[in-house]
Amino acid sequence: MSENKKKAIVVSLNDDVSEIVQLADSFEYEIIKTYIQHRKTPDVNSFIGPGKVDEVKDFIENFDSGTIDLIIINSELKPSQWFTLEKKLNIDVYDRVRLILAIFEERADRKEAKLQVRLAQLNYERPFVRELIHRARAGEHPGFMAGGEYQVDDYYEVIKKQMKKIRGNLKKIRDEREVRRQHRHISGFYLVSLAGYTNAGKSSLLNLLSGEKVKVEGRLFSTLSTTTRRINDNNYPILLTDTVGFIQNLPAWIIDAFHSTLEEIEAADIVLLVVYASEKDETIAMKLEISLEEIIEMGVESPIIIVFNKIDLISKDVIDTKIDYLGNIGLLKNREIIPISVKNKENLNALMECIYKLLPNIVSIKLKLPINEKTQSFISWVYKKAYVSSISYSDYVTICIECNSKIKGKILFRCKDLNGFVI
Ligand SMILES: Nc1nc2c(ncn2[C@@H]2O[C@H](COP(=O)(O)OP(=O)(O)OP(=O)(O)O)[C@@H](O)[C@H]2O)c(=O)[nH]1
Ligand SMILES: [Mg+2]
Repeated sequence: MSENKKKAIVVSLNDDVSEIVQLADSFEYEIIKTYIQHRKTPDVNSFIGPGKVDEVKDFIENFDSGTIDLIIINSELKPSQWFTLEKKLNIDVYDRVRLILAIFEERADRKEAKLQVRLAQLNYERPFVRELIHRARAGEHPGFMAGGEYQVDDYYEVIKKQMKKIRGNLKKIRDEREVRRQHRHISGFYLVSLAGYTNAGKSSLLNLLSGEKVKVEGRLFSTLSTTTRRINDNNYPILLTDTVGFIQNLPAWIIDAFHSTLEEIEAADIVLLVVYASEKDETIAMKLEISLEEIIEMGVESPIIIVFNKIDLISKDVIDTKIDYLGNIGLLKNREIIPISVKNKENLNALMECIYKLLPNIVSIKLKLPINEKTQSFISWVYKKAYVSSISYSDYVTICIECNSKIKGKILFRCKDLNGFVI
């Protein structure tokens, strides 16, 4: 048991506590004990039955290796249940959503992510504040969230005003991003977005393909902001965007709060759905299904490539069996699935080939241009904006270009300006 880590108890109504334990770990808490109470529905007053509450209280009071700092409930609490539990146990109680928001708060690094997290937190707190107003009127004097005296009526109004202000600020940031995105699109860039569960390896893949250094961690929710970088390979100009990882059972309002990072998925020409390949078949299937649902719900019509990452952790036979399993249960449809390992840089060419194959609106142009300085600078520009499939020099330069149809007009205009012609 580590001396410095804060300590928590997990309380769950189902046996599968692996995710909540991972979340607690990502929040730097050590789980001292897990209580599982099998019951069909949560107790209306205290989530777990009163006898179990006493048992937990007893454990906290008699714990002699430091103090227990937090109770984590592996589910969503109603405000009244939260209130009863905190009052009876006299300790902070977080449900799953509050824990996730606390992790988000800790990780939010940029202005937009901070605003998004704050918006989600205020949204989360609202019904709890309503409960406190109710309790205060009934003559009880609860502390609010972090404790202390309060004026809940006023606070409720403050929350509403703050939320409005944050929404306004977020809209401004989003509008600016939309302008930038449009600009990239009309400059001939293709947009490819990374999507998938937290910890699947999205940021690692972005780093590898672009030479970037986005934070990569074994903990959940390392990425809360989008990062867009160009893929480094002298081929079609592709901008790759990292996004926030999915997790199941998130209330819709949290997903909405992070809408802007997901907008990058909506706008993408291709979505790379990254999957953690070495997990159990059922876990992979569940995560893949949820991710596909989320993406399709956003209205994405672009192709989705399933990137089966971390294959270094399993054998070739196991990879094949897993892919067959996903196909047999109908999750792949006609989608491409490419096994890769970011760690060992394995099979990345196959992934890139698959991306190139699926890029939309590609046109080929063959030009003949006089050799001079202006043509040289045009050629350098073309290399940045398109894929040059061949180039040869004689009395003229002959260049074959494959590009997004959006910049064909611009290329032809510059060709004419150079006294060149299309062949
Ligand atoms: N063994 C192995 N580990 C990998 C591979 N790719 C990524 N990882 C590890 O997986 C962990 C998560 O990687 P990230 O790139 O941060 O995952 P992410 O999808 O961006 O996660 P979030 O930002 O939380 O959504 C890190 O510890 C990586 O080093 C791989 O191909 N093989
Ligand atoms: Mg990441």
